[in-house]
Amino acid sequence: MRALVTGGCGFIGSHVVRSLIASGWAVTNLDCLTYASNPGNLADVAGNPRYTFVHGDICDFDLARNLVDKADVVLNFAAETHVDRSLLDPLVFVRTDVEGVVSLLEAVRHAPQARLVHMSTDEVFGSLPLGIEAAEDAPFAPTSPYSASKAAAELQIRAYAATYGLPITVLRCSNVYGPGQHLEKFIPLFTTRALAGEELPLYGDGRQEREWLFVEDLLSAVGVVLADLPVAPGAHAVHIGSGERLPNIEVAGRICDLAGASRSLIRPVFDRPGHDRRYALDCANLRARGWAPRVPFDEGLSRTVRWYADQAATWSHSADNDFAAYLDRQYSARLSAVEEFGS
Ligand code: NAD
Ligand code: TDX
Repeated sequence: MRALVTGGCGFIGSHVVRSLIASGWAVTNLDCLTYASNPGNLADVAGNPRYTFVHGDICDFDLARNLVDKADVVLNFAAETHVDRSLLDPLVFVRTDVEGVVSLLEAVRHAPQARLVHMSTDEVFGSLPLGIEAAEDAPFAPTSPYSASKAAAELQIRAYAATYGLPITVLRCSNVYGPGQHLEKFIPLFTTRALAGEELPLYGDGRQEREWLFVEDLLSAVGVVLADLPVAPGAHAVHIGSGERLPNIEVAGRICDLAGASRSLIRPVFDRPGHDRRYALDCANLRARGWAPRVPFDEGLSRTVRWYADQAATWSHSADNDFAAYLDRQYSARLSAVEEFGS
């Protein structure tokens, strides 16, 4: 089987590429190598005869069409993914996360053999009250430019599925973590800063809840989905979450403990505007297909912190000028403010 994986040099995409290659697939990875990519993530498969890398943009329709024509399955992981950056620079999110998806939809429309599997997020539902889990048919209520773009892409997918009779799979995933995630995200940022003895900028009161899924459990879910792709026209949503929902302040504390750092490094700072309090996915349908997460959060977090500790030579924050500038823009004022934001 031939897969076109987009965004394969990013965090999740690189794990998916490696896993597909290991399962015997031929994989073409289309990635335009934004700041979030790390081609080094795939150093171990780069020489594999079943692996091809194409440096290009999913918004380039001619390129997308050419590659989709040669694929049995198209897995779209290419995206702008960081909520904080979507608050600073929303336009690029609309371009990649909406226009890029329409470009792939157009390509798939002209390639009847190719099945599209698109990666979406639990964030399309916005913040959920305690006790509520979002089922696959729950209404969208996105609150950030990132989540609004992901929801908009899903609406385009629904429209294409209905208009052109395409069977499309939409994966909606909770927060994924594990080795190889960009340092800007919560767990890598707090881990690397804790290892370096730096303050950990916890937004607001730190009581926001996220549902943490270890990346290996996402891979097994993708395997279940690929083994039984739908044939009926429609947008078929699949929820993938661990059920392990924790407040950020608790996760920050556990990271400190695993990194051998003092919890006093945790520093409540000015909140993320529009910050969603709680996400929770109802994953009963995927579980009914035989899938279950296998890596408990404590084990996954411990493995992740160890991985970043082992990689310390490669992630010096100040060595990457663009990332240093981003950290300065995002955190300097927050960390130098004298007010107490936690309570
Ligand atoms: P990431 O930011 O680590 O990687 C994104 C990759 O896409 C990068 O390699 C980047 O170069 C590439 N890319 C960006 N724009 C592109 C374009 N226009 N054309 C081609 N390539 C492009 O992302 P991730 O965390 O691995 O997330 C992958 C997908 O999963 C995204 O759709 C994201 O919305 C979704 N998702 C992520 C999480 C999570 O916790 N990481 C949770 C739910 C859903
Ligand atoms: O410095 C920080 N301080 C902090 O308190 C950062 C970076 C984050 N946080 C909080 C915000 C969130 O409540 O930690 C939580 C997790 O933050 P992120 O890692 O930025 O993830 P989130 O906003 O939940 O979005 C992630 O999960 C869903 C991914 O980035 C998305 O791509 C995915 O769709």
